[in-house]
Amino acid sequence: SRETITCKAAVAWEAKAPVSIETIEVAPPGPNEVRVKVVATGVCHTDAYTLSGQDSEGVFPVVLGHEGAGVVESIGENVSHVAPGDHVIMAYIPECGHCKFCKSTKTNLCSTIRATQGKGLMPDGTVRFSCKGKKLFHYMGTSTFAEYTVVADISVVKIRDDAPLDKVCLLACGITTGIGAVRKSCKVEAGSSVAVFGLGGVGLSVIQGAKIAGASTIYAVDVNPGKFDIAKQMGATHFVNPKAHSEPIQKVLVGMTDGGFDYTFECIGRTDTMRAALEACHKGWGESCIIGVAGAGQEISTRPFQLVTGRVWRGSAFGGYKSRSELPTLIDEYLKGEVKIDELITKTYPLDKTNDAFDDMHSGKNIRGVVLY
Ligand code: NAD
Ligand code: DAO
Ligand code: ZN
Repeated sequence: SRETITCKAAVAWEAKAPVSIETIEVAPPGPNEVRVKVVATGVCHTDAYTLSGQDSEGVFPVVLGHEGAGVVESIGENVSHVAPGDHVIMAYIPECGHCKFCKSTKTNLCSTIRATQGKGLMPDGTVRFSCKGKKLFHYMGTSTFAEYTVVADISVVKIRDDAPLDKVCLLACGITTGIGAVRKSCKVEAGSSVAVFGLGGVGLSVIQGAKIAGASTIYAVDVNPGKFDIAKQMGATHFVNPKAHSEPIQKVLVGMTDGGFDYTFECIGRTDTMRAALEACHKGWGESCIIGVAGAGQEISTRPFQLVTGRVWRGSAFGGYKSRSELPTLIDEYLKGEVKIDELITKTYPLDKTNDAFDDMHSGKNIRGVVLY
């Protein structure tokens, strides 16, 4: 419709404070925009990172949330690839299809709306949310912590109607990231040895990706041994707690594996474990992929001889998946039982318990919490 919608949202008025459940107004979608009734959204560390005030791009007040799925409520002018009633996932990396990134087969980093998205604005430089007479910023081009959101048309992925939205919302971030890093960014071959540092939603999805790829050994590394059971369920074969060793973890791992791994994945966001992951790679061919997002301004280091002698350092964003053209296949795989999502959902929450979902994530209780609207 062309009406403003009044609905509930979890509003972040300022950094370093809990979100606040408010009644907000959501304006109708402008040209090339889509208004979506959000059905479910995961709660991820990136939301908490922005809420903590450390995110240099963070702006307030804002509607956070970027792991959402829902149903198209209305469309603005010039929108052709979705219609009201379509089921969609909101993607923080859009796919315009014609920028130089979209045209390249080497990357998924569509940059058409990057500048405004990073400032918390719609592509035309304005916002669609307001609350108590104040404008609210958008977040990551998605803002899924609201019953209704407005996003750019290039940020909505049309998905099949029989995909359960309360599950596939998690393909908007962590699960796709982990599986894609294995398949698309590193192209892990059958028979490879793999180590995964950090067993949250991302690391566990690297494990399932590695298993699907036919890796022969999958080492799961975490300082919280409480994660080893689920890591085993996802396909890990060996379990290492760095706290149980006095030597640097890379030295321990290289010793356990006759020289290190074919592939390692950093899924924590710490520069010391990024170094350890690189140095746990096998001489001559080992490749390490940085997935974790380190704090603003931090830098990585290793001895350059590590690279001279054949180790490779790379990174992956959203698993290298091009959102609109490639996510639907992952949904097909989930519905065929080939990709696991349900196992990674620890708990669900109503909208007014969004802060509990943040608390349970911080305490390490949740692999993923999902808020249902
Ligand atoms: P999470 O907090 O759920 O998992 C992190 C795990 O690391 C925890 O199990 C924790 O116990 C473990 N850990 C912490 N310190 C450790 C250490 N020193 N050694 C070993 N293990 C340690 O996080 P998540 O949701 O799985 O996300 C992981 C990272 O990936 C975050 O930095 C997140 O921002 C990032 N991320 C990146 C992308 C991308 O596209 N590149 C997408 C999503 C998330
Ligand atoms: O194109 O410059 C760009 C930014 C792309 C965003 C990549 C984000 C990857 C990590 C996000 C953290 C998880 C939500
Ligand atoms: Zn593009």
